[in-house]
Amino acid sequence: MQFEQLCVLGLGYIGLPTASTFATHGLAVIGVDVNRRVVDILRSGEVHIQEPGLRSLVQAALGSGHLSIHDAPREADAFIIAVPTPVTSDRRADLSYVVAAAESIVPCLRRGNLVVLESTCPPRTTVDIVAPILERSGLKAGEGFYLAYSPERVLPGKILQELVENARVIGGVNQASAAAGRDLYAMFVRGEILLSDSTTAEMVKLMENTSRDVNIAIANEFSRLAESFGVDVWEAIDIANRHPRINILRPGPGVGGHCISVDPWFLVEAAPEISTLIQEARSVNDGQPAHVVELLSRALGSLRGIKIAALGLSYKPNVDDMRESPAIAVVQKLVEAGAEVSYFEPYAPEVQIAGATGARSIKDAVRDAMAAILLVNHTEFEDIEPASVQKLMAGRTILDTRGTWDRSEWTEAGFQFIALGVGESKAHSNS
Ligand code: SAJ
Repeated sequence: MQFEQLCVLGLGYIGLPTASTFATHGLAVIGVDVNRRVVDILRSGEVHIQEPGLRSLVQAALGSGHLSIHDAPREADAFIIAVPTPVTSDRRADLSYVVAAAESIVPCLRRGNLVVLESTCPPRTTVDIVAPILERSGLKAGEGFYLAYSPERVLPGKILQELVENARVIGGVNQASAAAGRDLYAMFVRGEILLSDSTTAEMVKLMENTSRDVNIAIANEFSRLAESFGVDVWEAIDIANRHPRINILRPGPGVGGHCISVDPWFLVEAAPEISTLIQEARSVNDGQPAHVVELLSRALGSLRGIKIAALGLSYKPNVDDMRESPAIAVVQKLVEAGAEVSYFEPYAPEVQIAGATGARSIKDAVRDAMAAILLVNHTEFEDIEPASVQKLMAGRTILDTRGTWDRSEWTEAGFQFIALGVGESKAHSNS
């Protein structure tokens, strides 16, 4: 199948790089977002998302005349839906954006068009929800128009590279739909393109992120076990991972981001009685922020009125994304415990947390603090010199939740060094 015009609905973390990449590969791309602010920012040549290389890619796409930005879809050969699927407070997938996007395509849909859903969705969404909406056009899915599900699987921070290089699964509602999807993505994807049915492709995406969540949960559980046995979990993981078939992930203050902490719920929602392991893993990971606060209270006693410096708020290193961030959950719990928290997030200096104070630098955050806690291992936090903060802090307690800092450097500078995943006796024997 040949494509000349593509309409991409949703210009967020996935839609914008995807639309821009297609445009720089010669397709005429109609980029659509219902958020007026996003449309205005993009039309002015700026981007609303921080991602390495994205700004220049978007500018190249706009400059080439192949990408235009709109607030509603227009006729095209193919449509890609890349809108968010948030999780509701009762942990169900909120498909309202997907539904609205599919409904907005109906008046534009013509015989022979292709529609691809990229948003992460519960199994069977393409066939049970999206197909019936699009069929209101009078055309039948798989016959009058092609319909496929193809999940994005790119890693924030490496989106542009992974978009092109990762293997891509395209699940059609029938074989012809999968083949049409392959023809579209083959325009820029250099990784393997695997064809399947739409429900399998939906399940693949959910399995990937759920499997990572469960693997992080076991790492977090190991870290709690190590603390109670007087073991250094980081050392133990390092040794275990020398085994040819073992790859234990890293413990930490919890799992954040819009994907790994959310997607497992889409499987649980679909079949709660047969997803108990997945639910247990979620609860282990969601319990980490409280555990981090507990580690600090064990060292300091009551946190009421104690000044604590929190370093990092984003959900993982070197990104500005705060969604579902466990670091924020830790700060909120410290505030609830009565602590005076001063936080510093270099990637989003403006971010506000009720009851806590935003600092403009590491020095500003640690000034007069009794304790400092490393929540995100941003590159610029890795090389903090203990001596440089020692002069500014009022107390001498450090909590490393990421296995980043060197215990001996901190203890030599006179600090009490607590590390998530390191039991008491091991901490003393190493100091
Ligand atoms: N984390 C740990 N320990 C680890 C690895 C991660 O605690 O060993 C935490 C991170 O700190 C972070 C969270 O998990 O809070 C998620 O980070 P991540 O880097 O594992 O993943 P994401 O959410 O940035 O991106 C994931 C990726 N999925 C997989 O690796 C299976 C990406 O490929 C997906 O495209 C993305 O979700 C998505 O959009 O679904």
